[in-house]
Amino acid sequence: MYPDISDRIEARQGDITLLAVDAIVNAANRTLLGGGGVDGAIHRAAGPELLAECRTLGGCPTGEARLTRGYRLPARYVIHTVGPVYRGHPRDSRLLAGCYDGSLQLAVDHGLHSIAFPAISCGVYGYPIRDACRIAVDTTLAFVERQRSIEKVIFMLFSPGNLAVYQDYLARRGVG
Ligand code: AR6
Repeated sequence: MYPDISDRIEARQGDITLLAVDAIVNAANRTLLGGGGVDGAIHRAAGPELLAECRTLGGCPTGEARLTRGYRLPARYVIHTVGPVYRGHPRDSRLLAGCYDGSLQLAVDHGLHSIAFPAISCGVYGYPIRDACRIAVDTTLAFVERQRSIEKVIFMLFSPGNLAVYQDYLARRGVG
C-alpha cells in the first residue's frame, strides 16, 4: 500500500534531545514557557535562548504547533505542539491528530525533511499509549503519503513498552 514508507517512518527508543534531525517536536503546554517531561529535557539541552524565543510567541492553543530554532540541540529546529489533557472525549483525538498534522505542515512550510516526535500527551497529560499511537501513526501515514517532501519521521519513545506498542501498530499498518 505504501511502497517506500518503511524507509520514511520508524520507531526508536531513546532521548529525543540527542537526535540530529531537522526538527524535534516538543510536547509543550499552552504557555510555551517550559515544564517537566520532554519539555523540560528539550529546554535544558537547548539552553536559555530557547525560552527567550518562546517568550516572543505568546503561547499556542491546544492542537496547534509553533516553530523555533534549536539553539544548542543537534536538531536545527524545535516544533512546539500542545497535546490535549486526556479526558476520554472524542475531541481529544481530534486535538491530538492536529498536533501531528500541524507539526508536519510546519516542517513542510519551512522546507524541512526530517522530524522526530515524542509520544505527545502520553506522560502527565494521561493519554493512553495505544490510542495515542494509533492517532500518531494514522495521521502521519496519511500526511507523508500525500506530502513527499517529508523524507524521515522518527517516533522517539522513551520506554521499551511504548516502543513495542508503536512497533506492533506500525507492523499492522504494513510499515517496517
Ligand atoms: N525523549 C523522548 N521522550 C521523552 C523524553 C525524552 N527526553 N522525556 C520524556 N519523554 P510528557 P505530555 C516521554 O509528560 O503528556 C510538560 O510539563 C514521556 O515518557 O513530557 O504531552 C509540558 O510542559 C512520555 O511518554 O508530555 C506540559 O505541561 C512522553 O514523552 C505537559 O508536560 C510525553 O510525556 C505535557 O504533557
